[in-house]
Amino acid sequence: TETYENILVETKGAVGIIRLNRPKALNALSDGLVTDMEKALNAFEEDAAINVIVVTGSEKAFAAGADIKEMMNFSYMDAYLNDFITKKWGRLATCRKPTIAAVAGYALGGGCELAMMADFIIAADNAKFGQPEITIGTIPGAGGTQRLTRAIGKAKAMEMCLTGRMMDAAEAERSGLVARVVPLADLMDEVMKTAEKIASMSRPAAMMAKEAVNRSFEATLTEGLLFERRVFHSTFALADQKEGMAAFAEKRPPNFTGK
Ligand code: CO8
Repeated sequence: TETYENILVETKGAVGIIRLNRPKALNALSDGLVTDMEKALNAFEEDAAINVIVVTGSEKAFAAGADIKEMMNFSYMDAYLNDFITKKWGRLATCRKPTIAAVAGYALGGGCELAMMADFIIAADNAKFGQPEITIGTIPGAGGTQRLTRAIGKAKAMEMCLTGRMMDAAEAERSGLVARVVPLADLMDEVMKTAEKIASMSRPAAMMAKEAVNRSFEATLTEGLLFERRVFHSTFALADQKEGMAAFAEKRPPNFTGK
């Protein structure tokens, strides 16, 4: 795998891992970092040996937000014309392979928004989520007012976006922001177990399941159910569906080929 300046990339079996790595700035999401991340995500998406992508940070910080020092003197036109805000940032949200954010420590501002772009978040018990943009005179710009509201509802999202207060891991789990909270020491083991479990499934079936769940955020119930039914029908074209159901009937583990 390629080496990058601001992230560490490794693969374990069919799982690709991206570790944000700017320890001196608590993994603040500089242009360099999001550029590296976009490249690494593209590479994993194209790599036929990778089924699942994990994004993580350090024990102290998943990411403490966009790089404030880098953007503090932006003009409106810098912000508007600089495509790092929309294109590179959003890459995690457009991955077709399943993605997991493994969050320890701070996930603030753009860091919280990045975590929410993953399919789901597994948090360490020291995780802290927040949208503190209001405290520096701006507002969330990469999903904090939208994905957070869909995840935890209006009351809590409003309170967080208006006060900038942080939410701890227990509250994040209670509120539906994270799938699961685990002890910090076990975070990567637990995330890898979950990632490997998903990676052992039929890759196209996993991609279709993800696509259908994501559809629910864009469509009415009737349209969403129709989309789901059509995709469900299409799974009968998969060799993996034949294999999975035959394996069940024959009382043996399935051997999925990703076709
Ligand atoms: N940007 C740049 N540098 C940062 C950032 C950041 N977001 N966060 C921390 N750092 C740097 C600090 O400046 C410090 O550097 P130095 O040692 O050179 O002074 C170093 O990281 C360590 O930080 P602290 O000394 O502050 O560490 P503490 O443990 O005392 O505090 C906190 C940790 C509470 C996380 C604190 O660092 C903090 O409040 N950080 C800023 C959090 C924040 O406001 N984030 C929101 C940023 S705005 C945003 O994300 C908008 C997203 C819009 C997305 C669209 C694209 C632009």
